Amino acid sequence: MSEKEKKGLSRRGFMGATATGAAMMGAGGTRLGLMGGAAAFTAAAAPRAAMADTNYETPGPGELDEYYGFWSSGQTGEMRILGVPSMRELMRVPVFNRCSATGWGQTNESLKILTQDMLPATKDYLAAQGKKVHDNGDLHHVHMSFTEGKYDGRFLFMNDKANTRVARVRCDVMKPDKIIDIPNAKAIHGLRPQKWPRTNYVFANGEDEAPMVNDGSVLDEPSKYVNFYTAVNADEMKVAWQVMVSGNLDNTDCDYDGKYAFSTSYNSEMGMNLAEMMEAEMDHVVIFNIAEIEKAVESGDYIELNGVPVVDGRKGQNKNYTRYVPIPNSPHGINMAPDKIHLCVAGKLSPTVSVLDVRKFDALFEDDSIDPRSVVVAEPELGLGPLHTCFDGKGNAFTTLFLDSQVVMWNIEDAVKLYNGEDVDPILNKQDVHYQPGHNSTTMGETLEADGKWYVSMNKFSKDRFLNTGPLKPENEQLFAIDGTDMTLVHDGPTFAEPHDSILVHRSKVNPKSVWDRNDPMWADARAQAEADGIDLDDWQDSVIRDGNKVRVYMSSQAPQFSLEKFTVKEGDEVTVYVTNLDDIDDVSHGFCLSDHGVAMEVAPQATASVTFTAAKPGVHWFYCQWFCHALHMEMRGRMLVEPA
Ligand code: CUK
Ligand code: CUA
Repeated sequence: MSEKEKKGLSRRGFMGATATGAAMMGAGGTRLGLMGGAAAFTAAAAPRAAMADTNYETPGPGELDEYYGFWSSGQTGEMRILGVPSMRELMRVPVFNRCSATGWGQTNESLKILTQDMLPATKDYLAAQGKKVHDNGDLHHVHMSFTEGKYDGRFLFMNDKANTRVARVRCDVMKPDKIIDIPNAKAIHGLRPQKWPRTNYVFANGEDEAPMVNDGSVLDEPSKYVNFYTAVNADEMKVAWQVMVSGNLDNTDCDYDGKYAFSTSYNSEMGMNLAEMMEAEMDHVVIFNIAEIEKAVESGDYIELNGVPVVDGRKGQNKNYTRYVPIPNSPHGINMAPDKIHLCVAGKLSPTVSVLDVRKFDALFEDDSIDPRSVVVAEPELGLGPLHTCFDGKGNAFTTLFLDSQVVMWNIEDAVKLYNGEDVDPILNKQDVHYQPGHNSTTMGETLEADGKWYVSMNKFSKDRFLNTGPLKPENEQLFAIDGTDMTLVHDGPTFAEPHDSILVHRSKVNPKSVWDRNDPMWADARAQAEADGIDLDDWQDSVIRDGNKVRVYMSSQAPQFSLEKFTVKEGDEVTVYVTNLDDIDDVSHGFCLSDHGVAMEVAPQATASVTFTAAKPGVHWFYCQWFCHALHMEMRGRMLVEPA
């Protein structure tokens, strides 16, 4: 018996570090210099405490995980699906990025989703670059749709900070169906679906301030800049309303009563450089009164800007749309606890998490002479660089400490008692993580079904932890088993940019199809075009239809053959190839890749996919299936013959 087995550790249950006695560090004042943070980067690796006795079994080969993890990928622009607790990466779903494997960003079906809700100004800008779509995105936050405070398994919503977009992914097929440009706002960052009564809205933060009408008539006059909070109608994926605010907006969340949404602002100063942005000791949380804003839209108390009603919720407007609660200092993460009461706001440059009691918000809106700080019911000092908080559903919270490279587990009620003068220490546990954690998540932790079984730490730096990959290092994510107040590290692994944020969803909530429905709306345009060409997409004869210099090529795929072994076009023709995968067996995806033309797409079972290109090179060009499908996969190919003009 190996040493490991003697200790009762599973195959994967390594490095159980239960450093329960982690020292409570003395957090200095509320003004943390950023240089102090840089020094903290050199902190040595965690001292390994005794191995844990608990046996945390994670699924072995062929065994399924209990949870889906939906991961954002930051600057990669895609969504990722992991199995938890194995932490196996299961799928990458391109959303805001261009994908070589699936053809996302190239197929007509994906281009339609990427362009149909684009603002005219975006289209013009892209056209000036000779492009149809952005090739990049910055996907920070993925959240599932809710019904009555619980995940309902319908959709996932996500933001693109890079190009000010919001996307919706269908959970039945795990592909986006809507990607919209958000007008007026700049850089959509924080994003949350409404929790109660259901996700009627998706709330989205604009991070960067800019002139209200940003057409060049106002430039370097920051006093004229504004920022926008956006509510998207989640069913129609159209902007419902926006609120103009003071300060920028960072992260957002909402309550379990359907009354309020709220955002952190790290730049209440509206500063344009680092010194200006960090000037004030206090920044703020903006509270949005959803019913009052809806009334304003109904009664006409708004201006219309780019087709969107914009309500004025800036400081000093003396209306009941917003309230500003001072919070120390450059607050970042804002997380609603599943107790429906406590809202945790991480101080970032302050070592504190400010706990707001949402039951006290009504009073703020009823009487605007009340001190907005009266809604703060706790403000525990937890450590340096608190960024995000998640919950175990048992009254405890976990906050990432970026500068300390730790997670701190703490009890919310004890923090309230401490704030009221009682002699209690709310801190239950501190664990080192490697290194500089940003987001964290717990199983079902942002819902009323928070079950407190697993905790994921998404770490921005891996430094010396893995084989050196050159100047660009992988990032790192770690999984802890939670058992009461114990936390045991059970996975520690590198990832590519960037394990930004995640939600951990019990697998009972999600039930994707294995094979597409033939009548899926994804290829409605292809179906309509086929009908116009006299072809039944579900049962057609192979056809090459000429329409002026446009040529439409219809074929099917069935392992290991395309139905067309060749087709002929003329130099200069605009060619659209439609491939329908007639295989209806799980996992028999085909592809269509046209060599030397930069053309490739995925065609999953029962799907139709299409791609359009110009046949600009006379000669013989092979197309082939680029998803390994059969023993004769290499033979699954054909020729495009291009006659010289
Ligand atoms: S924000 Cu990055 S660590 Cu974009 Cu979710 Cu906090
Ligand atoms: Cu079909 Cu490979």
